Amino acid sequence: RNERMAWWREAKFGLFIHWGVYSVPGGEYQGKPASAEWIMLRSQIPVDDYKDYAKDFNPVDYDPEKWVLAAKDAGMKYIVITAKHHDGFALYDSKVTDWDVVDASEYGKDLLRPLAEAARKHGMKLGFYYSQAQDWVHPGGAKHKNVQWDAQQAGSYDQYIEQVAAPQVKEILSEYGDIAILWWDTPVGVRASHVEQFNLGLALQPGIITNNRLGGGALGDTITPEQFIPALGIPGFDWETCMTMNNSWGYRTNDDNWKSAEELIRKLGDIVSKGGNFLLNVGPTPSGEIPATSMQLLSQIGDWMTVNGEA
Ligand code: FUL
Repeated sequence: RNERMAWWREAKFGLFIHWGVYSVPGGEYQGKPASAEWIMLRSQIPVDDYKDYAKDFNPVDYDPEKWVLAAKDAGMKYIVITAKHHDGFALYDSKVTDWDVVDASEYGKDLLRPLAEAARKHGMKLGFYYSQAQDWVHPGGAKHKNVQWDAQQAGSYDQYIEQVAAPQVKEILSEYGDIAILWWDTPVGVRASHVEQFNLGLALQPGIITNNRLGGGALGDTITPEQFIPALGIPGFDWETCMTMNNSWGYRTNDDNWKSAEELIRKLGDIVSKGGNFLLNVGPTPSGEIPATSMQLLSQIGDWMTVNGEA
């Protein structure tokens, strides 16, 4: 384990990327402010209406090399991107569903492959976030507090795990070369029998590092404080604070509550001095760009790193 964790402990700083169909509504539903990546559930958007957004998901300005270099210049050593978030939409060509960027969007091309290539080219480690339990589109996928708002969502959770989630984990861990991290999230309903199925996928990447959000008794390698820094760190454990630059994980046009570069740098110093890692998030636009403010913050952090000899 120590050997597996060595690079991660050295790395200290990573880029989190929340990207998907929710970037299209961008935090607005029926003319009113709404959630970012949780918009489908919070606004109870019917499945077919939500699927319509995918038709406008057309990231023609996507330039993953630019993202990798922005992360690298900021002193980051790894990237974790949402291969699939709670809306069930896969950013790659999944063979087990049509609810993915290749089959359901105007764009029609795999988004993970060029990112994996750019990351490899620049020595950046790549990890995938994967929402294993919550899935608001595929029948049987879990929902927060079990609220179902569309009859199409009904189905067997066991079948969803067996036919969608576990196979997709195998896909993302076999099709994109070395994957450094599997970042699980919201373990609603996950039991030991499901963990066994996910473990078959994880076995495809012997060096992989996992977080503590798989559920079903699986511990994972890292503890994941969300949007806060534990006052005393978490002695004896590997931990990683994940945090947004404004108040949203996904792209949201009406969220201008940006932290300053000074604030982010202070947080990084605080985290690192307490033995943790910092996973700092950006939410790209539907056209495929990291928002200008986020790019600027990354570059300001990079300037500080240069002066302080870290990058
Ligand atoms: C949470 C998720 O529900 C959020 O949407 C986000 O992905 C965050 C990092 O984890 O639990």
